[in-house]
Amino acid sequence: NPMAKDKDKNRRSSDPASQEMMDYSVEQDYETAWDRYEAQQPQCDFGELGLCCKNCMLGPCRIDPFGDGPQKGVCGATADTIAARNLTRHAAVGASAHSDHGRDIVHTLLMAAQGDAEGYEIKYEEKLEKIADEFGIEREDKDIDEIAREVAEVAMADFGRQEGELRPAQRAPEAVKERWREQGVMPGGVDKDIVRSLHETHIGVNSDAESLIKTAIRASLGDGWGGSMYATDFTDVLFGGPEPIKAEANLGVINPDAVNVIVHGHEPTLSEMIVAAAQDPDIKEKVKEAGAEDIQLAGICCTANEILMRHGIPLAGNFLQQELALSTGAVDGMVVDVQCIFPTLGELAQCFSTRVMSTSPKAKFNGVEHVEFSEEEGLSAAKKILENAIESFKERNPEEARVPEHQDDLVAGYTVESIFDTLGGTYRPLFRPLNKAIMDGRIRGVAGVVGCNNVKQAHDSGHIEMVKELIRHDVLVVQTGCSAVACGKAGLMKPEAAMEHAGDGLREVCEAVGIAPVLHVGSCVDNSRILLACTEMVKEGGLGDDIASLPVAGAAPEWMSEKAITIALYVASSGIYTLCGESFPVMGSKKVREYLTDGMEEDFGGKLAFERDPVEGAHMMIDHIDGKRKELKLDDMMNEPVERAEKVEAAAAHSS
Ligand code: NFS
Repeated sequence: NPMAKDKDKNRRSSDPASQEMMDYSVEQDYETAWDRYEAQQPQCDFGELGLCCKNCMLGPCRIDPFGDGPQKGVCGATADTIAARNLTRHAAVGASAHSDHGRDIVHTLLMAAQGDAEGYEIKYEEKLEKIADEFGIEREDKDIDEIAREVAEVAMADFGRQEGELRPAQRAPEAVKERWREQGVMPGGVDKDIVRSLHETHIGVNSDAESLIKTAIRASLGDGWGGSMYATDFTDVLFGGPEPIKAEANLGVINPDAVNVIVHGHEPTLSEMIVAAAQDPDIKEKVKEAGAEDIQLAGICCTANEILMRHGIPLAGNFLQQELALSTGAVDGMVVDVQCIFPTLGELAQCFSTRVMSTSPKAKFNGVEHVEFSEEEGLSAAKKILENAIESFKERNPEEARVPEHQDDLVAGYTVESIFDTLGGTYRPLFRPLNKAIMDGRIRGVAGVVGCNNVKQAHDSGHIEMVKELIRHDVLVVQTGCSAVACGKAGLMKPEAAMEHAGDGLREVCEAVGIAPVLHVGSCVDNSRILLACTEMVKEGGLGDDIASLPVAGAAPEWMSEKAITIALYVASSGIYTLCGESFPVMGSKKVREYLTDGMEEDFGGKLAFERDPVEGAHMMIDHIDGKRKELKLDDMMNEPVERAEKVEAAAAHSS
């Protein structure tokens, strides 16, 4: 069917490496997500609008968005109830994904402290001690393992907490916490708030849209300020706090002469052990015996970001490149764990000698070999995986391998701890240089641009165009997830990018400090780093006493996953204007739509906005940032922003 194979690669992706592999995939008849997307047309409008309900078997029901057909489900639920219930379920699933990952990290810390986790140790003692102090855990006369055990136990209890408030949420500025308490959304137990969300969406429980949304917000806050924050904190404790580090990104990092192993998924407990096992002399020896130059590790999705941040392991690509990476025929092993993994990988891998290996008891895939990974025997499992990859290298047909050359350099490894060491802040408080640059108008504000790829947009273009527009207007950008991978591949995360793309003020700051205008702060759970960076900016002073008063904004230009819904909800309810490139599936309910994009601001200081055009979206964020600057009386401090933007525009026009 020629219709099923849309060869308009520009419409599918803006990334040259992906375009090349897309052509090749079409030529070879390899199926990709883009083909499946086209085969799905037209997609269901009721689903997209959030107007179908299959929560009980009185249904499935759907509400007619035009008002001619039924306006109530069999139980009587209206469009508002149905859309809000659906949203709440999505948020609960997103929160559970991040938080179950967070729980595993806490568990690994506990096992490492007890000496039960092969290959794991505590690498960042200072951070652990800081958390112990924060949790009120006595440290005197205790060795580091004992402290780790107690900290892990306290954290574990936060997941199952039945009463009281979630511990890490206490880090938020007072004004924010007060608002959460007032609105009844201060998170408690991570698990409890998720279960509560699910309960409320059962037939005949909560039918009030606004109160359902608040339940969704509470579970989401328990992710951002709980599950995800624990994941970030203890990943740092176990594997080390990232420091700025150089690396490369895109499919060109696959080395035709090496044993190529791609880690894909999310949990650093696995990918870290793969990195460690690749250093093992036994493995090195086997690589040599197989006739390979070396072993080349690379990553896809967030686990890639984890090992990039800590070891400079290159990024093979983001979410929509997982099939394209396999299509090179030069990947010997692809090891996956959980989240964002296409169920088709096993099928596609059959075209090559590639071995795809699943590792998590939570995620098995058709046609994929399972090498169960456990923290007890982490290193052994990782070695087994690499040995399998070495075996398939021997079977690889070099003539059939097709690796695109595209790759670019980037710097990653920015965290709340490392970020302003770099900004010359050897003195405390660390965030003074940033706040100062914002106050004197060299930096207009800060934007977090994060999230997935979505086949509904040209892959990567939403991220790249939005980020370019932001930095051109002197907005410093911090990034996580697949969005970070997109901009890393596009060369926006190297210091030279400031010269080429940033407005004068931002460029001046970047050049003075030697940073790029776009900073990679990690995986999606590391969005918690952005929450804490905002908290530090508030603490530093001069920009108001509330996250909602900061000249900052968030965006997920190409989002697609339920995790992204959760993130958007916790970011907005922490007081940050949050722009989503795709709508939430709630647009069929006026009440839900209006609350999220308007009413929410009064209750939480932040709100959502939906706009697919990335440049338009960037300007909505810039307008918001300018509004906040005005409230802070910083608007006259901007060094003639309009004129400067025009100058840059003229320069850009001149150079093209
Ligand atoms: Ni985030 Fe990371 Fe990527 Fe989206 Fe998936 S990998 S956890 S969900 S697709 S950014």
